[in-house]
Amino acid sequence: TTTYTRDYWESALSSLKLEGRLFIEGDYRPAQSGETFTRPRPMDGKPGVALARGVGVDIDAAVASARAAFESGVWRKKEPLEKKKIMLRWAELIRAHAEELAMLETLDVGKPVLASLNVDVRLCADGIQYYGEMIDKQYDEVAPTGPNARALVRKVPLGVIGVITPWNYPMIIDAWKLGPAIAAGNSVVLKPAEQSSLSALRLAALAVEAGLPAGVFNVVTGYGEEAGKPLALHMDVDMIAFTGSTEVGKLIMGYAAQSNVKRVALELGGKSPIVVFEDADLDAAASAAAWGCFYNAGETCHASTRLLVQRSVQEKLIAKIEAVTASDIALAHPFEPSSQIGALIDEAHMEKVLGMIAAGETEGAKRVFGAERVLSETGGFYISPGVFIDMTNDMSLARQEIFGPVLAVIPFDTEEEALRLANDTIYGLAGAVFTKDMDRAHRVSEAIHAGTVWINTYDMANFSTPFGGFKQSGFGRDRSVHAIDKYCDYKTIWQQFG
Ligand code: TXE
Repeated sequence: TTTYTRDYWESALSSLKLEGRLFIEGDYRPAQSGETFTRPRPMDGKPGVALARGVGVDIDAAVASARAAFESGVWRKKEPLEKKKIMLRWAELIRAHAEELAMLETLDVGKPVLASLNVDVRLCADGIQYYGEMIDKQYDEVAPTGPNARALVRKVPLGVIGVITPWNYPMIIDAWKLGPAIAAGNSVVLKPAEQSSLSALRLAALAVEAGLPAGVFNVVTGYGEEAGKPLALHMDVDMIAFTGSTEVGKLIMGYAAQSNVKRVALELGGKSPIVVFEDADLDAAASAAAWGCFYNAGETCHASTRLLVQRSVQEKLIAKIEAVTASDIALAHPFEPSSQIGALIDEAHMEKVLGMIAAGETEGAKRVFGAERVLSETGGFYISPGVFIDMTNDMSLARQEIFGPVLAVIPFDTEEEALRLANDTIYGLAGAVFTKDMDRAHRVSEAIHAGTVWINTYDMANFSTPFGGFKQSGFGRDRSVHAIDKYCDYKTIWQQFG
């Protein structure tokens, strides 16, 4: 077994071949304009790889390639067993290149490379495998008709799917969308976030190596306005699957309406509550609250950013959260084996988070610990995990998605008040309740209006459970067997006899 020291990753990095061109029709190519852009690496601020600056004409080329592959039937009409084998081979290739992919993810995102390796890359491979395995287990339906007719209800792929992804978990979110979209027989044009394109470009090459026909999976790198918008406005794209901010999610709906009424699935922001009653196991609750909020430097859409705690145990719980954060959640350079959380995505985002913290303090929130810029000498963009008290649910730190390691603590007295606070948000992505009273756990978990609610834990999941939001957290579910449905539509074929 390999010992993953910092030196190990530094030396692996020096021999890594980095590819920043578009991936269209089964191969890399520059943007038609020849233009590129670079972004500073989150971990040390050094310039990143030159990436092709894709724009409308490049999106047109990628969509044309995806459309041609779809119409030819080269993928869609392949034997299900053959399709499955290709996707399983793709998953194996991802595993075989796990270290390389983990490094790409860490270079882009600044998260600990061991988290990239053990969580992001692993879940990406698992996701591709999960949907690959479904391919030869899908049945169509026969509708009840009279004896002189037979009506087939076929589940058919939509055609060309535009996938627009964010930068916080690029590989995992890619798998959540590419897996079901491609397994259903569609072609895809992926526009990764401008901050995090490297793993997507490598995934595409591995897909082709696994046998996925050219054109089925294309990647166009570039900025949201320049490449994402033309993709979402494209007249020959049948659906956009988007994860990102609620603000851009609303734009995507508008683009769909302005163009060809393409379908839309949106996984947007959150401000998820974790409700802790006084009878709860406070050690478990403290660990869940800290990890739930601080993991991935707080750049998680379903992060447990609002801690609603019964007043009698507030002080005790906060002390435990501080202890757990200090002992278990080391903030360090992403190549350090001890690192549990790394850098924020870029300087602008770090400044935005620091600005939100300052605004919160002006409103009267009191800092218990952390929430400061640290490791600035590295040139990277790090903020330490922090907790705020003396808060009400209408203060900005409790309402806005911060996307940084900032936990807002709000006390309550009764279950009714806890529920009112939990649901007093525009979001509805996730939530949790901690209590030993199972009647209460049942009541509260049913009443929290969110796509996922955990009882006495946080962030547990696997591929069998749907993930996504209510309210302004969006609609459409990633993960699980149900995710395939949104990349398909029903088609009736009615045959009359005699
Ligand atoms: O997201 P954007 P940003 C939240 C989080 C974060 C904030 C801003 O609060 O601080 O959003 O992050 C593409 N047409 N989340 O600015 O802009 C963009 O290129 C088409 C929550 O990075 O929504 C990228 O590929 N596409 C979230 C993707 O949209 C456009 C994860 C997401 O970027 C576009 C990320 C346009 N006009 C941020 N503008 C979550 N749900 O996990 C941008 N894009």
